[in-house]
Amino acid sequence: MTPPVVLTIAGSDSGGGAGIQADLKTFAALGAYGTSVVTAVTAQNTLGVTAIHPIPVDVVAAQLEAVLADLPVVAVKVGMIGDPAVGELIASWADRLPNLVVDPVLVATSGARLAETASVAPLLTRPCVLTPNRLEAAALVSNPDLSVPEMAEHLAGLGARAVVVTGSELAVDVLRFEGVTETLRGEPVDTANNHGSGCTFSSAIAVRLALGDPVPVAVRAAKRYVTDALAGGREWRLGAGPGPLNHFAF
Ligand code: PXL
Repeated sequence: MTPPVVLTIAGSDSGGGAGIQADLKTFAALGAYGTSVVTAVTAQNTLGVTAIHPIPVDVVAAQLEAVLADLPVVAVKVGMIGDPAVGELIASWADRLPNLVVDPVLVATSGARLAETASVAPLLTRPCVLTPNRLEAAALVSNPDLSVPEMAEHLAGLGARAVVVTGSELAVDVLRFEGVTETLRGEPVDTANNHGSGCTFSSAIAVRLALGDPVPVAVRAAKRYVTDALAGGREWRLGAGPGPLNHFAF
């Protein structure tokens, strides 16, 4: 059977653990056909990021046009946006981006700054599933004193279809959907290999939406998938820093 087509609009991680590379592995593992629009090239490994090259906005637009003109994209994940003009571009295309999932990537796990809040700001008012971690949520609401449920409610009020704030505690996420806030409790995995877990989570949500799941079902399935991928990569020893997940562990 022909798989559903899912698109990632994100940055490349030369180390293979996060960004476009994590997204495409997640798509393949969960049964989607992956397409990609590269917004930035990062030079990095498990220890950190050594260079970032944003792709010019006209080249990002050309990739987007090429994919959408020919392939029946049914879900889209947006990750690292290296340039505010690219954020504007994606927002201007949002009506043609079905089942939009936005992971507002700001800082890598290693601490490297990957994008500015201004780059993702144009997308916050679009009907997307927004998946910030706790620190990104605090930066986007520009009020670190709000509780995690308050941050989720605030962000949902801007126009998102749903908001999932990840990692409010270990393996605990907060989902805001249709005016209701829920706590999602997962199983903590004791591992240092968590590089790319946020990318993997948002990509898995996109695939499940592409397969027809309602948002809360897609979010729970994605959380389960990330847990399995973390558990499956626990014993891996790849690189001297936080290593990648095992996307094909099930
Ligand atoms: O996990 C956030 C992220 C997103 N995109 C790229 C990254 C990272 C983290 O390192 O490198 C390209």
